[in-house]
Amino acid sequence: QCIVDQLSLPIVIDEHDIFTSCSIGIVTADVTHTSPEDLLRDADIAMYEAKKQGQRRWAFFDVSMREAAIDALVMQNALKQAVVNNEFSVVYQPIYNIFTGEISGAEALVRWRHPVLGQVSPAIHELGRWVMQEGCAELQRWKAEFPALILHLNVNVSGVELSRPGYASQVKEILAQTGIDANDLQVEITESVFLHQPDAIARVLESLRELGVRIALDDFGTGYSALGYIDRYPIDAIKIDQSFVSRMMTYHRSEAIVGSILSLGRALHIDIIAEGVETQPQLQRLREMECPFVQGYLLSQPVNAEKIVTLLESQTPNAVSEN
Ligand code: G
Ligand code: MN
Repeated sequence: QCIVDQLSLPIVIDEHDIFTSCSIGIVTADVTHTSPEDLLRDADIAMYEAKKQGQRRWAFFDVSMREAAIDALVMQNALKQAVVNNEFSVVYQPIYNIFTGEISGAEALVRWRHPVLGQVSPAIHELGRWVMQEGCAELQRWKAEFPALILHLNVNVSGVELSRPGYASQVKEILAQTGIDANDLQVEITESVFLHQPDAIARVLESLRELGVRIALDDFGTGYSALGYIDRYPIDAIKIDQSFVSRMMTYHRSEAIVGSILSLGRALHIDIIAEGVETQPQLQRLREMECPFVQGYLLSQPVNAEKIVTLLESQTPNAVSEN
């Protein structure tokens, strides 16, 4: 703590106060360390743990940190391998307009065809870029084939992706490459993206919106101080978390929460999408509550791009229809 405090004091250079800070990783030597490099490696791991907790911290190494680092390494290698082997694919889950029963868009979801590791989260930025590119190219094909339909694409984006320098220009590039209208792209973020560097994140969201890209809050209601985010940040849509939808027929409280999110949406002119609709009674109730958009296994599983084309061709009102 003394070292951290000392290094936090400004250093005067040419009459300017230069502020620095440091993070410290501490390790005690034991039998697992057979060389100085072993010690430095573990101290390094602990230092990154300290950094994760914020600036000007120190952390003691413990074995679980090494395991996490090894896990991350194994995952990284598996990912690289997966990219080489073309193990990733994008599936699309249709989002329905509850009033017309028609598909209003789709959420792009990445799938990893790996026998052991299964699914992968969108926290990996190269993958995120690829999914958006793939999805926009697909949306362009759907639009060409069905010019009369109004369709949009939802893509999940993590905080890690948003904070990478140049994220907005990357999106702009993808839009230009694929010929997609920015208004037809909706980026799904969760409230957790605001936890670290909220101001920087807000700026990225602003520049995305300047492009015309829409922002949706995903898994809404499960996170932190939700209303503050809606108040302060530019949000175009809210996705009601599936946990509320699955409980709403059993618990009045859950239904009341769904109801208030819907009123909020109406008051603020924010689109509301109910996720995880699995039963006919849920759908019926959501229709009565005038929830404008729905998504879930009852209506359609995530499917491949060709299946979306088939669905658009028939545009059967299927489960959403009034009868
Ligand atoms: O966090 P996000 O809302 O992006 O998660 C979407 C995930 O939810 C996808 O992996 C999708 O397969 C899954 N999903 C979609 N519809 C349903 C549903 O009706 N029930 C459940 N349990 N999961 C769903
Ligand atoms: Mn999502």
